[in-house]
Amino acid sequence: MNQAADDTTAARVQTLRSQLQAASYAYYVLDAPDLPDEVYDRLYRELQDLEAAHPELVTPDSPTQRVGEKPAAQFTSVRHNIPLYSLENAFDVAEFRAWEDRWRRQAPETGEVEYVAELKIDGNALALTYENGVLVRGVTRGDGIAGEDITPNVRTIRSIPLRLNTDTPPPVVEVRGEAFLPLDVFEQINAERAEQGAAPFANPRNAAAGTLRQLDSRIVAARRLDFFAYTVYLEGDQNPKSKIQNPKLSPSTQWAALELLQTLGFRVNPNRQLCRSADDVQAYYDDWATRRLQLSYLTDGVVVKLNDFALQQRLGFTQKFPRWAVALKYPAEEAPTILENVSFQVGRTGAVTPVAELRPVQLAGTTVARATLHNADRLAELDIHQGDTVIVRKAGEIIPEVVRVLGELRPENAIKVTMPTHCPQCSSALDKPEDEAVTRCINISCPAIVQGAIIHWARRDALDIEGLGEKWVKQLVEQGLVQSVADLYGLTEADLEPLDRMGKRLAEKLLGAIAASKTRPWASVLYALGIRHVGTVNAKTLAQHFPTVEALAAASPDEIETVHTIGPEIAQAVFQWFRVPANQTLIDRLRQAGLQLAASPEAQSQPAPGPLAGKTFVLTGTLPTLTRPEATAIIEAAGGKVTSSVSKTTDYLLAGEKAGSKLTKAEGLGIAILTEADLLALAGETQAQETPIS
Ligand code: 1X8
Repeated sequence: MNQAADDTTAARVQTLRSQLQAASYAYYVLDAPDLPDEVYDRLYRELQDLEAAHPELVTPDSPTQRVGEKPAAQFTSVRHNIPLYSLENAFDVAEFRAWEDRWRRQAPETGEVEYVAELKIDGNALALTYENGVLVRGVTRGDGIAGEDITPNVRTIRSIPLRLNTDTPPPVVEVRGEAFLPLDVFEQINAERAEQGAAPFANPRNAAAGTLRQLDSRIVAARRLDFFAYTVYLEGDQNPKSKIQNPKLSPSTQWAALELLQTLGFRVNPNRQLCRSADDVQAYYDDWATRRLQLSYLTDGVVVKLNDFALQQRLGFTQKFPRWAVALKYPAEEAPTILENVSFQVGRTGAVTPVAELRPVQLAGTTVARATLHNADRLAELDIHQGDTVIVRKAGEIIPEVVRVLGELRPENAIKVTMPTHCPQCSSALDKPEDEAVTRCINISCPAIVQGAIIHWARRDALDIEGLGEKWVKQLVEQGLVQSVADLYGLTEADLEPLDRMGKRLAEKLLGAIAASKTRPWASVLYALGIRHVGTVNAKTLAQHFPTVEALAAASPDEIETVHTIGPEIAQAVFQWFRVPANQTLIDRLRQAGLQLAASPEAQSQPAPGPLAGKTFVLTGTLPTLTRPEATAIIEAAGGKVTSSVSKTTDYLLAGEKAGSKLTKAEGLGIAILTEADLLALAGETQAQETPIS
């Protein structure tokens, strides 16, 4: 049914959008979530349902529009209104002082100045255009003059507002900043690529660039790009004659611009500092030289800008750079060492990775003794020999890698390192398809693969078999007791007891944990199977849409792809997995063993727990319409609990008029304060229809 939306529906859609937008802002920008996930999900689904029933209400700035769309054929090139300049580099503080001398010669009468020091994010610059407050375009830096229009991808970045947080937006606003991949996401992507046989991204910046240029924005949506804003142009800024209507919105310093960006709803890097001298800049640079290594994203320097826009304007630009800003870079975290040996690791998917065993060397604050050589292609490219002097690089938490070989220092008669032709674990011939970078052992009984698969199976977020660690798995596989995860369910005490250091008590415990894993839900089993691209999130999504393994196994790639957030690569991987006879046998054996290969009847039919399940409330003050017993009844009906005094375990304070000491105490503890309207929204109570007071 598709009835025209009435006013109430339109108003509800608006309310939902504001609530979801505020929650997203708190979560992604402020890093201070204020809505429980379940509540967010419920509001989101309500909005989705309303929009599905009333497509005319869908707007491009709706929170539902962040999930990506069908692939674009290509991106179009867009000329930037104002070029995106690159920055002049300074490689130490002396070079920074030389830069300072140079701009001062341009403006000799300038007295003391303020600089803004910001971290230089190692990402990809984007230019975002907002018209009447709504995001209409996102363009890559490109060559600085023209970039690519990647708007559908930009919409998927949660820390980029789809609508500016102001009631009086200037007609056109351009915001610039750096899109980047957090380090943990980068590592996850590379792990997935290794499984797929694709060459890993060299660093998070390349991974972010590759992600931003994905034609399929659904893939982008799954990758959790993030964004820090650092420049804002309001319409008229470049034209001295035009007047900006709202002077509050028009900053005259970089510091104020950053604050404005934050007000407008952008994530702005908090580690900025106002500096009054080159010494201040030096202190900031030195301070962040090591602190930056603890951040969850990569930085490669400090950007220093003159704070005063009037002075910036006077200095202007050279052919290539602004004269009023400089990038003060940190040295790359690289060091030379000696390659002592190369070992070859076999992973759970059979991928064989060459690993450099190094003479230990200090790097980015840690001792590095091993570094990845990635794959056969990389090995050939490096032309690496035993005993070579190599340059290793480590940035932040990234696995160290060998980036260069100093060929001129090679010992005489050194032996070249090549990929093995046979598996170092099971001696069967290795396989390397022409179009893949990865060399694989394809013997499904290879002990390394079996061990890897079992360790994955036992993971906490998979089948959660406590106590089934690497040392037991190794023995079980070596003794021939387990060749497939299905064999775990046939183990007996008599099998386990004889294992080295096992004993009766541990054996009983382990068998108990294995038996308990049979109650793990279908989504966890699906994840545990280790299908490429099917991590915990995709497994959950797929398990929801395909309530039985039979349904999923019978689905075509097209059918799988119709599931929200599941892209073509994932769909293909799932489809192919179920076509392999050994996998079909595995599923049959797991079914016989009694694992959950279907959503439990409760999960399918039981209503979800209330939106406030597990939440503790305290009430204070006089509420506008509800009495306390009424408010308590609403909270309890939604699964929440009401207690009398505020403590660390309180989740929400419901505050009305004349809220006294409880409010002060809750604020002190950082507890979320709700109004009656907030509570009704959280609890999913539609607000009583009131005649508007005019
Ligand atoms: C590039 C970058 C800038 C900032 C941070 N990270 C970058 N990669 C900043 O200003 N905070 S500015 C900039 C540029 O102008 N090319």
